[in-house]
Amino acid sequence: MLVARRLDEEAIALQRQGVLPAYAPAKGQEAAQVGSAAALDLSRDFAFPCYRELGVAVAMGVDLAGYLATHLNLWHGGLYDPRASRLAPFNAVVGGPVTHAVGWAMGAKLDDTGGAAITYFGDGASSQGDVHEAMNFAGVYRLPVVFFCQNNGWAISVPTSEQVAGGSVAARAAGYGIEGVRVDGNDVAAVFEATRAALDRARDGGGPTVIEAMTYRLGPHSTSDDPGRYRSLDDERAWAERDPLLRAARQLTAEQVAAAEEHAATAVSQVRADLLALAAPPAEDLFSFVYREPTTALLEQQRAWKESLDA
Ligand SMILES: Cc1ncc(C[n+]2csc(CCOP(=O)(O)OP(=O)(O)O)c2C)c(N)n1
Ligand SMILES: [Mg+2]
Repeated sequence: MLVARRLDEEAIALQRQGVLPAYAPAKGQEAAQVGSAAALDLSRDFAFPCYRELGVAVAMGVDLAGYLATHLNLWHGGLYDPRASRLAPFNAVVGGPVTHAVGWAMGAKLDDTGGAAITYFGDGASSQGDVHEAMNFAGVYRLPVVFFCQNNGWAISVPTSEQVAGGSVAARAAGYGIEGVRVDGNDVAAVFEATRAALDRARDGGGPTVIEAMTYRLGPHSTSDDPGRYRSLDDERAWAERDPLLRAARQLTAEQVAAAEEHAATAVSQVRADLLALAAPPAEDLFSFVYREPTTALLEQQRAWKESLDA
């Protein structure tokens, strides 16, 4: 969690220094992200993130410079191996990874792999049609998938109260015939236990679960957002007191916290050095892997791009 927090701070600094074009801070959501990802069995499960899941990448042991390469705009989905890492590329389409996870879970069920998918999405994403279709499909086929909603209070400037009728994302699960649980998303042990139970149930044929982790986005939506325009400092301060890192630290000795800080500082400076050393892949790659057989329109774009370069 501390590596995630310190690297998150570093990413914001890199954005301010003009290295990263943009970044979506995860500050405050480390317990939800690390606790849930730590419950995965990386030999058979697979995770489908959105754009704010740095803590998931950290907990899954993904190459972090490669992961942050997405923010560097070097490559569509980072410069790490999603298949080997069991973490799908960063997805900025709100609700997008949810359908992908359900498709993967259908495949896992048909192939009887014994693995489960977990997908991350926000309170705002829970209003997307795609998410409801995905949940219904997963409920009907009893697929091995965990729908992990981080309810961080906000969808950019829209509060959850204006987004979720009835006040709960977890309650919606009942309509799809699947389990729905709410968990204190700032309590890393509680998140871990709830996710482990849901993953076990999914792998044992018990079907999907919606987990709604109640948390708070302590920072801005992104490095180009100013939350002071739509929420109060009092609200932010109240949640800062419930910072998941402070809570986790209370379970540890001062020496353990100091050792964790030291480990995080070393990890972060290594990631920073690795990130700055990354070379851009050949620009031609922009057109590769889009389709198995390039379409006429894509070939035309490629031709126009080459022509403009030559000019
Ligand atoms: C399909 C789609 N619609 C709109 C957007 C613009 N957008 C980016 S993030 C966001 C809010 C999402 O809020 P939430 O799901 O709660 O996730 P959070 O950002 O709080 O982690 C919106 C509307 C988008 N990226 N994709
Ligand atoms: Mg949100």
